[in-house]
Amino acid sequence: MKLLILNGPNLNMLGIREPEIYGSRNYAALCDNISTAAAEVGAECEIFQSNHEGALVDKIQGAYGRFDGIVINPAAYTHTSVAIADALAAVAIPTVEVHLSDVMKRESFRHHSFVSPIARKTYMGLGFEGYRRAIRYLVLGEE
Ligand code: CA2
Repeated sequence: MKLLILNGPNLNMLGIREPEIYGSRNYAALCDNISTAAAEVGAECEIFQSNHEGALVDKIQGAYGRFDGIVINPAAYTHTSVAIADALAAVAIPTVEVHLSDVMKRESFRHHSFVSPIARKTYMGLGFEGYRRAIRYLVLGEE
């Protein structure tokens, strides 16, 4: 099984500021965690981060016919991007949405997600563990 892991804007800044919200580990540590979680279940994974909405849309479109599942933390684009939601709907690849923080316990502008309606599942507030749960859900169907 081939999984595409997508991370949106500023996630490459993890560990640099706001450790009380996002933890103190950096983006490289997140990627290590994701790779380990995928290896644990025998899945191949490609990890891609971008600060650009169009680059994320291009990557989603390019996944068509090449990947069996997508794990996406669209970061701030969660709350703004119809384009990312449309691309995910267009490719119709099983998708799980992940947020490090519990967005429902934060500012009201973070409460709405354009991606949630097309996602099979959303994990939030679990930190890095959310990605592992998303991978296990896609590969094993584990809740
Ligand atoms: O909780 C999440 O994973 C978010 O998707 C993270 C986004 C935020 O806009 C979403 O509402 C929730 C932010 C990405 C990382 O932002 C940083 C800010 C400062 C320092 C490091 C990362």
